Amino acid sequence: MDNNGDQPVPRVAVVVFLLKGRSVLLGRRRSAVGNSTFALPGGHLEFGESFEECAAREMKEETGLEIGKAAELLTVTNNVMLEQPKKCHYVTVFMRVVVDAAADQVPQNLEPEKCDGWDWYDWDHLPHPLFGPLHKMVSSGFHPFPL
Ligand code: 8DG
Ligand code: MG
Repeated sequence: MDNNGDQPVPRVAVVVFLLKGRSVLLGRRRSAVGNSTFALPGGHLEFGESFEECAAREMKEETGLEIGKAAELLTVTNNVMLEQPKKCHYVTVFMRVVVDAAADQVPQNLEPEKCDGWDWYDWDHLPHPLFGPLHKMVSSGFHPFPL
């Protein structure tokens, strides 16, 4: 495996737009990166993982929800965050999963040390502040909904 020693390197993150009707699942972060901002579930791509596997693992670990292989790739953004208490650079892979609005999918806050809790937010009334990488997308006019 490549190892860059002590040099800072970009990392890959996989995050998920979990959509129910016009709502998206967000949680307020407790972290040295984007603390107190609203963000998607997700985390670091592990060695050997596919994007879909990472999305499913992170969803399960953070919310308890099972998405199987349903995640589809939406887009990728480059996020250099040198202003954060913990400087970082992420290539962020955004996935989408549409859940059945009728199904009772209740997310649990399984990592309360990292998140204040998960909730559904109407896309037209998103909470503030959004986490930087998400804010950048939303303000550019991006939306995650199927046409
Ligand atoms: P892990 O060690 O359990 O894999 O990771 P984690 O503790 O869940 O990491 P994370 O901070 O939730 O996600 C990793 C990085 O992904 C985060 O520091 C920056 C990047 N990232 C974005 N946008 C988003 C987003 O909307 N949500 C999350 N969770 N991470 C995001 O660029
Ligand atoms: Mg996370």
